[in-house]
Amino acid sequence: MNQSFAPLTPATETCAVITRIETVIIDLPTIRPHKLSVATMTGQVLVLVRVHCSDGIVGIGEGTTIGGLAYGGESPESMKTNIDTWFAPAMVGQDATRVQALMGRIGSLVRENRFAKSAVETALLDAQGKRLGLPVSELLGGRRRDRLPVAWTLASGDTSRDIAEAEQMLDCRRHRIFKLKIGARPIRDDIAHVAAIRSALGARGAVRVDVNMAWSELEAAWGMAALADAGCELVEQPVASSAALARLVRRFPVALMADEALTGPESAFELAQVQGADVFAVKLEQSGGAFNALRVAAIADAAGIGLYGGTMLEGAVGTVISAHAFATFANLQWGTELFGPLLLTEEILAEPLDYSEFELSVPNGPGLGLTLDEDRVAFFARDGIRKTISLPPKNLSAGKV
Ligand code: MUC
Ligand code: MG
Repeated sequence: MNQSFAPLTPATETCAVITRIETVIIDLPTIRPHKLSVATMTGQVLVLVRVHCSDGIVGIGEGTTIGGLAYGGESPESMKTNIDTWFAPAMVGQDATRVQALMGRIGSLVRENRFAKSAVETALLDAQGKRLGLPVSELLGGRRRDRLPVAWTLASGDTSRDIAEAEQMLDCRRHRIFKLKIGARPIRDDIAHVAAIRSALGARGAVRVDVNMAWSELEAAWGMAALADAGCELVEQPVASSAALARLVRRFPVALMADEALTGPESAFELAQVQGADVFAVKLEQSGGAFNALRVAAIADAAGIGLYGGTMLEGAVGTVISAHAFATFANLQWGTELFGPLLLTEEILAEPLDYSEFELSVPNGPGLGLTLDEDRVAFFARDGIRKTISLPPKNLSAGKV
């Protein structure tokens, strides 16, 4: 019998069995439009997952995407439906203390759905950390650092506004690494935009770009040379294919980072085999959860590829599970971009995260170390109070809806 696919039976000796899975969609506005080559975001949609256990512990997880379905095959709505319909029956009644074994069971029953798996795994890890009185970073192998450098993305779509925003971030000592979203405009305009920001910031801030796969290989060759001249230190995923990344890497004096090409350990291994990038942007959701993200990092380390802690613009819960994982990485040469909660106008934690002195503190409490502000979660829930009180009445007589 293949033990790895054997269904887990509820453990009689433990008193922590999963009793219920709850999911809720939260809609939160962004502080300004966030313009990527694939979408312009004016809000973020979070799926919060609660795993209720028989010992009274509730673990919290989160799933997000970027621009709905603009970035990949999962949407917040598909995550909610799939967790409610397919994950929950496979989880209820199972031992909540065997996180990796349970994720293996889910993996044998559910193909793909990496983002939804990450959300569920986060909730299981939060619950187990709370149960053992340990931060999740300790369950992931042990924390090596308590604070993480955090980059900020300039993506207003306007050069002067981006410069003003960068100045503000430098003044309040929150960020000094800036990632510019490019690829939506003609390439020469993008280069001029990057060069203007680079020269306005001088030595006070680092400038990197993310093209989100918008360029052809020829455009990328031209663009990377021009970006290197403009003083940009890193170019993220200029083209879609891994083969094209491998042809571009180390031809120009600027680091090349893979993002969308990394969809978990297998793609990381394939890219590492051809030394197809200088840096991996490790994202928990894209990897299929924290354990897979650690596997991606191990592959990068073994191949001599640098590491960067990426984001899917998660809210606080998704940001903090990423922080716990990145805190355990042996190498984190390029820092992180765990700024997601700062892009949102609304706080849904009882105690906000500590962003100070260009870094984020990894919470210390058991599990994720977070407490949700339940009133605010209820208010921003898609079918919650906010919707009920903000909808204007239907004007049926005028034929308007
Ligand atoms: C991406 O493609 O890296 C990360 C920062 C940001 O602004 O967008 C994300 C997604
Ligand atoms: Mg990216």
